[in-house]
Amino acid sequence: MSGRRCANTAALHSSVKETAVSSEWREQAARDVLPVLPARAHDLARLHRLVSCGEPVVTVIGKYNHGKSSLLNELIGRDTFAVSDKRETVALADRLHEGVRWLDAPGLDADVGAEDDRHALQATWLQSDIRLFVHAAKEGELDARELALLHALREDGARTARQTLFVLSQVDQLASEHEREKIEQAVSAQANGLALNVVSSTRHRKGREGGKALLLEKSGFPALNAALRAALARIPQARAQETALLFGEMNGELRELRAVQAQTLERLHETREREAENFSRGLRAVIDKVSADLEAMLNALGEDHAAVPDHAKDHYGITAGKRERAHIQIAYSRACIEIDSFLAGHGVIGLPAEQQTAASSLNSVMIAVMGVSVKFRKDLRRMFGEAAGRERLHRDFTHYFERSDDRRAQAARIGEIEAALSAAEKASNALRELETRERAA
Ligand SMILES: Nc1nc2c(ncn2[C@@H]2O[C@H](COP(=O)(O)OP(=O)(O)O)[C@@H](O)[C@H]2O)c(=O)[nH]1
Ligand SMILES: [Mg+2]
Repeated sequence: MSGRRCANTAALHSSVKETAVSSEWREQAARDVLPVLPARAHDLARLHRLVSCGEPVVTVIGKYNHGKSSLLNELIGRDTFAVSDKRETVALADRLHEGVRWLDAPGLDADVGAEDDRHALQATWLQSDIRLFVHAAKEGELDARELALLHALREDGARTARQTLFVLSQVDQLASEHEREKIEQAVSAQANGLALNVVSSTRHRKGREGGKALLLEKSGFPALNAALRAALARIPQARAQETALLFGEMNGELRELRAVQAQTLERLHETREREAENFSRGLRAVIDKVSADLEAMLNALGEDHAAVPDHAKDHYGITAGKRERAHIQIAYSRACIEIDSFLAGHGVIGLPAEQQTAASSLNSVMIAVMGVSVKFRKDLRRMFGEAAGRERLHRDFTHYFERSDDRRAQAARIGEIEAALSAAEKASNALRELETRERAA
């Protein structure tokens, strides 16, 4: 894990730019991965920070007026960040000092507008390698919001190896040694094993300006600086661990996603094929049955009287020709009803939209395939008696089956999943490419 060149440059970054993975690959990964794993937007953004090998980032986090800006100024030894009793830091303030990027985030408070919180959270979660969690001693115990934040920071630390240092600030404001001990004890219990760095920025300032070694020592800054240096030295290792973790998690998620998609796709294809087979087999059976029924009926009819003309005097009477035509009509209707009910059972109901006409009574698959008028035995024989006729019926009905709403919806669903699968594959490739390049960097 420590084979990464950018990670090995440790706290003092001299050749950051040359060792970072080029932005082209990072952008490619963002383009391909983000649409597939939208919930990983933050992790991906963080990963981009990691593979771009920027300077180590230290940020303060805590409620406003707890001395965060003063603390940073003392750590840097310069009045870089605005100190005030009023809410001062509204945006992220950022300063590069001795190879480390120091971030002053706005205070986190229950009454603070969303914008401030967003800046603070961005600094904390997206940019920082080390978080200085600042709490003013005079405030006593941590409130619920601070506790929740500290808890979240430590959970994140366990996951990503990012470090949090606890700073108990402004201790000079406590009335007595006794009070300090009491508060330290209470806060220590809340910090649950996290070491307290007890400091006073005011003392440090005075000691620095007056050259007073004792005051400097009592300010707590020498110890805090030592802890900070140790934490900075651990950054390369922490970054490597976090990088591997994020790649691992995202790769795993994509792998799972692709497996599920591939499985769904296979199931859909199977269903689609099975349904087509069932339709084809059923249709053939229904056509064969109807054909056999018609054949039997036609054979039982005897002489064909269809050619016998009707005269005016036959207008109200039954003639052989009329009887013949009635037989053919009824036989044909029966055949149609049987086929139609089979088709309806397979979702083949109306004509596809692009084939519909203004006369809605004609928008039926039966009419499209069979035609409107069947008058003679030869019509029925051509359609049902001859193999070629039956083949045509099978082919034409199958054509409408494939264009039915259900069938099309199924095809569309398959198309969607295929697209999703290929997007997931693309995302995997982009991530793999980024990881390969990151390892090589
Ligand atoms: N007595 C004392 N006051 C401090 C200390 N640190 C900061 N302050 C004061 O507390 C107020 C808020 O400090 P600031 O650094 O702006 O806090 P922030 O809002 O957390 O950034 C200012 O008036 C500072 O002068 C300290 O260590 N001791
Ligand atoms: Mg501030």
